Amino acid sequence: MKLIASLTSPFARKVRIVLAEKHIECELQIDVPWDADTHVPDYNPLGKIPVLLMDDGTALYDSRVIVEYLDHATPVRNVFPKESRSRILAKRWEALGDGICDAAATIFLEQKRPVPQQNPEWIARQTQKIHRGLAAVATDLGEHSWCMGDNFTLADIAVGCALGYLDLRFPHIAWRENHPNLGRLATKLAERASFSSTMPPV
Ligand SMILES: N[C@@H](CCC(=O)N[C@@H](CS)C(=O)NCC(=O)O)C(=O)O
Repeated sequence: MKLIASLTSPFARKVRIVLAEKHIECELQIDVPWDADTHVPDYNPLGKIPVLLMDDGTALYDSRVIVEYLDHATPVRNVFPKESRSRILAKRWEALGDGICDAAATIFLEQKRPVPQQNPEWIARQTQKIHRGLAAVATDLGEHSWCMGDNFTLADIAVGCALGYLDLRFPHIAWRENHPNLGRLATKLAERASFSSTMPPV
């Protein structure tokens, strides 16, 4: 298997963390979809990473499909809860984490445009999604050890990747100060080898 990814993509990081947690060997092929010489569209018509190339040549995308596939691929350290309602709730946490990343990536791209071409209302709308998303995550986490209670799951991986991406792109967003319980979660996640070994390069 081969994972096509960049080192800064939070969606690709989510997959890399699941691979590490489940001790699944997978070659990493770095490809930045914004580069002129990217091959990503050869594997994913949407031109987005991550893409998982399976041994039979099938290309899997997007990250949510890939992590579900990987969780089924081996029974080692499952990151999805077994029970169906809990599974759906884990996927809801994932949607929230990924949604924060979508909004953050949208702002990052908008702010790369020349200032006169940027749309402040659009940036403000995306910024609200980030702040509302963080508030929802913090409320639901409360004083629990992990997002879904006592067990580390995909929910923690998705939320951890979103927090890491905010640190990378928008270090001025003071989510640790505004939501101390998210800071505690991030500190605990950083102690895991899967998280420390996939930290995005600054
Ligand atoms: N929902 C997708 C999002 C993937 C995504 O947006 N990836 C970004 C990199 S962080 C990308 O490849 N963007 C290239 C583009 O939009 O053309 C997933 O979960 O895999």
